Amino acid sequence: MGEIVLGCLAPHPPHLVYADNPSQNEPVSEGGWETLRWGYQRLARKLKDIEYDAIVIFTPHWQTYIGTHFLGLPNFKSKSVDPVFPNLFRYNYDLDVDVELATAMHDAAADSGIITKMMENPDFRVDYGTITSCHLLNPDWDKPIVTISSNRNRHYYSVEVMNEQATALGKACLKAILESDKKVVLVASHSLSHRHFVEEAPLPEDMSREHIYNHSQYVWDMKIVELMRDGKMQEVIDLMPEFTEQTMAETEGGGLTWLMAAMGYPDYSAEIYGYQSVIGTGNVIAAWDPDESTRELVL
Ligand code: 2X7
Ligand code: FE2
Repeated sequence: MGEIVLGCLAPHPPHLVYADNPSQNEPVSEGGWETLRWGYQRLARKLKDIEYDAIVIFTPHWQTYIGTHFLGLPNFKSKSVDPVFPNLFRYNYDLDVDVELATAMHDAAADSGIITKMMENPDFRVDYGTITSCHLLNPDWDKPIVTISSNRNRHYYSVEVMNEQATALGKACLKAILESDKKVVLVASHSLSHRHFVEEAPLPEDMSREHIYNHSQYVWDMKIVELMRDGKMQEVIDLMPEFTEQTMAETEGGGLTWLMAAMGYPDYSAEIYGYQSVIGTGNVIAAWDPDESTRELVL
């Protein structure tokens, strides 16, 4: 029987990859955003000590308007460019997909009434949300991934509808995992509050220019982090419509709702690895470890 061995909230500002200067990314930086990057390094070290078969990632930057899509070929290789920050992120990727697990999730979601599709176009370009979170969690890229798209039902309908749809998807993915024999790491790739500055500093990594967009965004983010620490994830999901609307949060894509539904709304403390703003947005790195013997108080 398969299992979820860790759940992560892993924000994907491309700035973090830019700041790290990996060989795959073309632009070169002088660093920046260390609070988040060092937090990611700590979580990546934890992941190295966990036995798992695949990373399943839900990304808001693969936006689909009809149904939910899953990467469906064993390998994708190309250059991923952030359309808003091409100056920061032009990343040459070569990644492997666990097609068996992706298909099982696709089928379980379809059986539960969700419109689904496997992405089998070999020229499809993988989005920067997937690449950034996966790179920072596992820079060796030595595990296959499954990427799940974000259906934009928030835009067609409301945050409430998004919450219901993402919950159904999370439950379907859990069923597929349990019926597999795989140990899986689930990743919701997104920021929390998401108002951002519309002008970039002349030197993007100039940390004297970085701060949260406004105080109310910060207060909301801290409320969510506090509930995570207190193990009140059902309350976070219940607050989702208000939080998402008031802070323009990137939770709108459904990632955290999906993750929590799959993990059964943990009532234990999340591990917090860092909180920092990136071009004004609020970003927390958090993990939920179902194994009490390895669960840690990180920060
Ligand atoms: O996609 C993003 C993001 N979520 C946050 C900050 C900056 C850029 O891109
Ligand atoms: Fe984003």
